[in-house]
Amino acid sequence: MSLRYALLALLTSQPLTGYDVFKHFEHSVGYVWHAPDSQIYPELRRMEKDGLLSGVEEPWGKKGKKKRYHITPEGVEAFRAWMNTTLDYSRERDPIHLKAAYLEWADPDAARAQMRAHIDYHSSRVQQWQEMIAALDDRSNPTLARRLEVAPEEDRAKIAGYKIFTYEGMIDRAKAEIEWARRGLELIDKLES
Ligand code: VNL
Repeated sequence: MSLRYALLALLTSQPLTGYDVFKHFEHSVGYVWHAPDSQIYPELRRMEKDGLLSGVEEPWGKKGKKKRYHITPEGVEAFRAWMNTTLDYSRERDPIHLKAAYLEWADPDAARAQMRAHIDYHSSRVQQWQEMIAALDDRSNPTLARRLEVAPEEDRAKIAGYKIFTYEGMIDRAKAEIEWARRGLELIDKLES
């Protein structure tokens, strides 16, 4: 269900063809809501059927056509209603913490390998999010740039500011994961010697 809101969020920036939705998604809202294109295309069609988007056929190439998705007033309304709802939380389901609780069953080297993989994964995410913050800060991210072009001057600072705030939170969380996995490595050394 949340993919729908991620797509509505993206399409508040500009009308996009299916392919452009995928390209923009990857470099914007897809950082906070990952989804493969195999989910995106069918969801766009369902959203059109549900009246949240209208697909406008445009000529493409010599005799081709492509559809550009515009958010409808119903789509804007649905997005706003969701934004004004306090979300319910889902209980934790984290395979790494599940494994961490039972590391006495793992070979010490396998346990270390998992902790190192955790550090590597989160370090590379931190790097990507830092790059995203830079691209939001200097307004070079194409989705944000397009959004700002049509936004009233007085809204621009918050449009960028909330996105930067989001990545700062994700970076803090990832750094805490890295610290935790480092403590895990120390703990494994202590308990398995
Ligand atoms: C947008 C641009 C959103 C860049 C982003 O993440 C982002 C946007 C939520 O303008 O929708 O990284």
